[in-house]
Amino acid sequence: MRIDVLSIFPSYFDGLTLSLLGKAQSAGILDLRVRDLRDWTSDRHRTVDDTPYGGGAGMVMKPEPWGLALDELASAPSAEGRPPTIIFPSPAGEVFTQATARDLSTRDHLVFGCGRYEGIDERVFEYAATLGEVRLISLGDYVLNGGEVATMAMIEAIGRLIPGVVGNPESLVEESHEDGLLEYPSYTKPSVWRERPVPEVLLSGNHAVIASWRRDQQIERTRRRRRDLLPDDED
Ligand code: 6GU
Repeated sequence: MRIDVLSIFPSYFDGLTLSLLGKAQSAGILDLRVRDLRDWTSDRHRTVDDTPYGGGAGMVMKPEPWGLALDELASAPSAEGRPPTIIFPSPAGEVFTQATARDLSTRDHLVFGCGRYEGIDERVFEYAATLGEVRLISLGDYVLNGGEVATMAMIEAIGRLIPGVVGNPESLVEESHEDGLLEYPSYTKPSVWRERPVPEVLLSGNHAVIASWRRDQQIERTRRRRRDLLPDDED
């Protein structure tokens, strides 16, 4: 998969070369390119923002650098002939979930456009829609200063679902949210730590009983912490 990121703070993304996603890039599974939006400005101050038409607080990102950057990064179909998916992180977008991550992990080419200030000139979204599928996506109901941190979270969630990125695919199956429930509790040695024993059932060696106990734990935790995830008939 190819991922392009457009940002005025490209160094935010240095962390994505670490660990799992760094390995995926060295292995050629993930082609991640982070670009400075200011590279598509032509004035001496490399200006990316301006005052809003109609007045109001704050600044708006100018359309011209975005248009040129998208022309360069998002106008060609992938090797498989599919148009790119262009994602603008926005607190006004659809909420990102594991289902969104699964969907986006099947694409050939993602382009993330990180906005700052009060937002991006609305015509950029319309123009981007002529090049590919445009998605406005939010991490949740709170406000960040820009799209960078949200983009990093999304790239990590999407990247680890690309085949070959996580070494043991089995470990993807038993995680929180993969089956719509929170994960069961985990324990390792020692069997007693600071007077706290590991639940007896896990030492029994009875795999069917252990699987059933873990399922009960998942349902009970989800009921206590995230009742909203349970279907009506289970709460
Ligand atoms: Cl995607 N962007 C910003 N600026 N704030 C957010 C967000 C995104 N998701 C939650 N808050």
